Amino acid sequence: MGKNYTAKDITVLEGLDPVRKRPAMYIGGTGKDGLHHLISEIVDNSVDEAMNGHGSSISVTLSADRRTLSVTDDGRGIPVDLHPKAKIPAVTVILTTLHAGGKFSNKSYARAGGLHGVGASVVNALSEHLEVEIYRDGFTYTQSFVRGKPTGKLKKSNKNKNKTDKTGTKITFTPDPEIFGKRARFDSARVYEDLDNRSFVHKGVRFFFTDEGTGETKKFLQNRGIAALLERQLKLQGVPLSVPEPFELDYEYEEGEAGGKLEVVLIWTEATDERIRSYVNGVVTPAHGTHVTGFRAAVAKAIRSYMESHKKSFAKGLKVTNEDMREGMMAVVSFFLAEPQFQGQTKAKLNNPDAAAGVEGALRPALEQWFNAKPSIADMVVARVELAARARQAKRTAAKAVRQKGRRSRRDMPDKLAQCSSRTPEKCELFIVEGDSAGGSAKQGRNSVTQAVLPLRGKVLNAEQAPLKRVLENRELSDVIRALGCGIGQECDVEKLNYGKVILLMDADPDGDHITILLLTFFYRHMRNLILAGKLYLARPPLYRIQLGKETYWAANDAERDALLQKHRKNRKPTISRFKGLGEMEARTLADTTMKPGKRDLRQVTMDDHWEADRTIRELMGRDAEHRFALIDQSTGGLSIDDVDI
Ligand code: 28G
Repeated sequence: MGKNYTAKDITVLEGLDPVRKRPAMYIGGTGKDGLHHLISEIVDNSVDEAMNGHGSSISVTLSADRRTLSVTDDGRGIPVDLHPKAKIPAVTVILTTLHAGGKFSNKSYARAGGLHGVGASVVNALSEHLEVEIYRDGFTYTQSFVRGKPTGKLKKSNKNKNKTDKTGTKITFTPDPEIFGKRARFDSARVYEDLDNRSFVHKGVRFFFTDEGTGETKKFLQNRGIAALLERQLKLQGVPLSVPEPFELDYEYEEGEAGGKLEVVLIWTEATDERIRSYVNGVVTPAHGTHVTGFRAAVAKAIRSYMESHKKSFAKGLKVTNEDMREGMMAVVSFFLAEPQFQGQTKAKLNNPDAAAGVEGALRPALEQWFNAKPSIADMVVARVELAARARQAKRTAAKAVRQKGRRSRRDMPDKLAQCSSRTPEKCELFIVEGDSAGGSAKQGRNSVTQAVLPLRGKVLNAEQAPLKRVLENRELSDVIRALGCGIGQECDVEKLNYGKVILLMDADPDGDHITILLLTFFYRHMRNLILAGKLYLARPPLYRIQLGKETYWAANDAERDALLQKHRKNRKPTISRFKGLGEMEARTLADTTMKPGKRDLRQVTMDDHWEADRTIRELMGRDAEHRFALIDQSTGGLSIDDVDI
């Protein structure tokens, strides 16, 4: 195989009907993620080809209407020789059959990840149109498809015409609106991010992105790979370093081992949590998985083993956990393996059990060696770990004090809290409302059995980087903590939460947005478990009431208002009123539009990518107000606001 590959190596042939019948089985879903997954499948193939040493630039072009995407590489070009049994060209087989991959024995393929061309047929099946162009042996070959079916034979250019030395593959496709919906469009920013990301994991490969909407082309090339990514992230977050230089590993596994290749960069900073960006086969794994488990184990064991061999120990009586070892650690882990398995369908979490031992086995000895070669750095790490353990102990004492007060004893609840009568936490909701007048409307409009209301009066502290002690001193935040009853920081226990949902209800204006962001920052820094458990929501009160004859409509922002007016253009002249604040709204209106399950528009706050979320919060809490509204209106960077139907 390898260079002498011919069409006969492709063995398993199966049509594409299953893909169209159950697209989610192949691409995780047919929403935005699924749509963008198509791009990955195609780009992966170009990357595989480049990682095998064929070609070094990959160009992606997004059409102005954002429905069509094309990818071009300068590899060898997909083979076009005839399949001995099927008597059709290899490229046609690759694009029209499922699992059409050669057998897996070549080491370089294992290293690069995916099987050449395997995902291409899935993309073809789910595309309204797809065209492939192959430059090979001085000819240009083309073939077109509609929903996975060829519209004609593979065409070979005239020998004299188009004669060219260049080799490579170009695939242009338009996802099928029947599958992804009429309004499905690629997101330029997302393509940009993806290529930017990939340029770090595939160092030396040149990626180009052209957005025909703006006419701009951007080049991504990182010769230093993930080391450059770590550097960029450090600069962006501006945290001081705890050690002078990062550890770097570039490891190639032997044939038959658990992986193909492992790259790690790692440094300790003065930040108070751990930030890992992980990849599998060049694609970000926001929920990490077994490769990161192995990575974490390797770090903890390497530190302990260094200490043991140098007869060092932590202060007497100090309990040091593995988390302490990783406090302030910032790392990038890029792992390549032959057949990655993921947990769930969209959650990018690696599940291969062997990966943990594979990563640990490669990383641990290398890290130990580094510590031994640079004992002054190793000692700084040990000191950093010890500091983390001490801080955690102090925090725990402070947090315990708060928790003992909390816990659903009615007496210790904040005075301003209007409690609900139900004692079943899962059924109860807490509305955190801005200001007394809004609080009044919410109290009146609520269902007092299941809905509690906590109005905030004073200023909410900006919890970004504020020590726990100051957070506890802030009246508004300490009221929130007491009402929730689940503790704070490392002691935060979602099981003890007094409510099934915690809902932030703020005015639909910049001040309201600002308080929302302050509260999100607080929850992110001090009650992250609440976000991870999916307990935190944003309510979306209307900003406009639009009266059209007997009908009343509500709009949460200008865009929604305009869309509604557009839709009812032909009807009578509308009467539009704008609410200045929630307090101005009648209790019944507030209840009907914003509080009643079934009628309201709740958004769940989710966090899929710690690394990104951290940056988002940092940006939000900076000077630039624009970012804030971007987060509230849509979702950006790791921490996001998802539509939910509740
Ligand atoms: C532009 C968009 C996406 C690709 C190649 C090159 C070869 C290839 C692709 O072979 C069959 C199965 C596994 C090896 C391989 C060409 C060997 C010799 C190729 C792409 C054979 C497919 N000559 N370039 N597939 N493999 N680019 N870009 O899809 O064993 S796919």
